[in-house]
Amino acid sequence: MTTATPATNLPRRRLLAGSASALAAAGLAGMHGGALAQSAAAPAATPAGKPLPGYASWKNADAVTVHSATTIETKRSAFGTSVITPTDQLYVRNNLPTPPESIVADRDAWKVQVEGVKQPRALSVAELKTLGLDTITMVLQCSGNGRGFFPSKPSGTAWTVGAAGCVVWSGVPVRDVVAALGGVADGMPYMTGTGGEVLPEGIDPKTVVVERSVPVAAMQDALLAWEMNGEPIPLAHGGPLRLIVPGFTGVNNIKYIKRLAFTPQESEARIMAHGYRISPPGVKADPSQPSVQEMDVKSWINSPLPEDGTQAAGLVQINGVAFGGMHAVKGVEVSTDGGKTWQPARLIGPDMGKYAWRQFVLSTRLPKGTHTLASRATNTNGATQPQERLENRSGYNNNSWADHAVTVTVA
Ligand SMILES: Nc1nc2c(c(=O)[nH]1)N[C@H]1C(S)=C(S)[C@@H](COP(=O)(O)O)O[C@H]1N2
Ligand SMILES: [Mo]
Repeated sequence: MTTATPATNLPRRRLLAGSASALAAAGLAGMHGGALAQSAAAPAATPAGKPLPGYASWKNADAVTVHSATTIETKRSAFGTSVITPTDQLYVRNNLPTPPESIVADRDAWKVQVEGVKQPRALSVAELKTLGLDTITMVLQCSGNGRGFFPSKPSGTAWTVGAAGCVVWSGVPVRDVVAALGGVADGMPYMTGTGGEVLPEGIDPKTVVVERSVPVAAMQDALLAWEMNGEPIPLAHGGPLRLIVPGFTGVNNIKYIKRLAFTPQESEARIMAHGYRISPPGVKADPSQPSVQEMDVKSWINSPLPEDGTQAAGLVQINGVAFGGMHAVKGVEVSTDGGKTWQPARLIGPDMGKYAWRQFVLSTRLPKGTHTLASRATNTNGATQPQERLENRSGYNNNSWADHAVTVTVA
């Protein structure tokens, strides 16, 4: 399904020693150098941009844009038409320095503490593998994907479309783990996952820990996953064990998960209480504002693109990807006149379930001139991509079709 071979690349990379310059390049030397030093390898250079950080040095440098050592974006032109995003092209977003490679040395030994169930205890990955198995294809998308289109230039990475990918995950269904531990304890409306990063000392853990709560109902489709796209999950993507919550934005998919708890309240971590809130422009985030959680219906065109250069007049296959958030994609329309008129596109390729993205194509003729191409998806729940983004302080949830339109020149 993918040609990516990160798992086989990693051991070679592990031999490379970290260096002060790699840390400096990562911009994290002062903050958390110890953990990063263990994972830093000789950086590979991207054609024009920042070097790939050591923990992700095996990424395909031609297919990504490195914004920083903790933010790497897939190029719009690199998504291809094979549905699945190859692991070496998938975006990376880390809120903290990556844990050391040593945590993936003995993957089966990694433990997750399960709490808020009738019989709470720690389970190793080896034990989890005996409890159940399922495979799910899911769009992983950062809440801030599309932030780069906000004219207000919110702080944070100016992602365009590439903080997203469609990934196959395998692991044990959370509901199977819960059943093995006697069921969820009474009065626990939330499922809370905690990341396994070692936190910097001398700081209140709540201010930095990656800990997120989702409604307990999300457990039904959730996995504790150890494999992605046919390989053990690389450290960069949360190996040895990652919580997968289909339909929910990237941040809820906790990497290197060390604790899974059913809780009476949402986490009080800053990333939950203040981060990822839809705050009106100019208003500070607070827990009373809506949390960015479930994804919305969205699509975008991946070909042709302005960066492909001038197109030859005549037949063209306008294609891209569409996903429905919590519901399957029902259909996609494409416009070649900036949204004045729309034509139904054809869904192509395998349907990998409601949480995956679908590919679409419109086969049409483009005459000489300048054409603004747009796509607009509708899901099976009747939601259609809006023309305009919902303005918000931090640039979350941009699914505006107008923002994702591309203008190409045909000669
Ligand atoms: N433990 C942990 N989990 C995490 C994060 C993190 O920093 N630490 N970042 C989150 C965010 S904001 C996103 S968008 C996704 C990114 O997943 P990826 O790096 O595998 O693409 O992971 C989420 N899970
Ligand atoms: Mo994110």
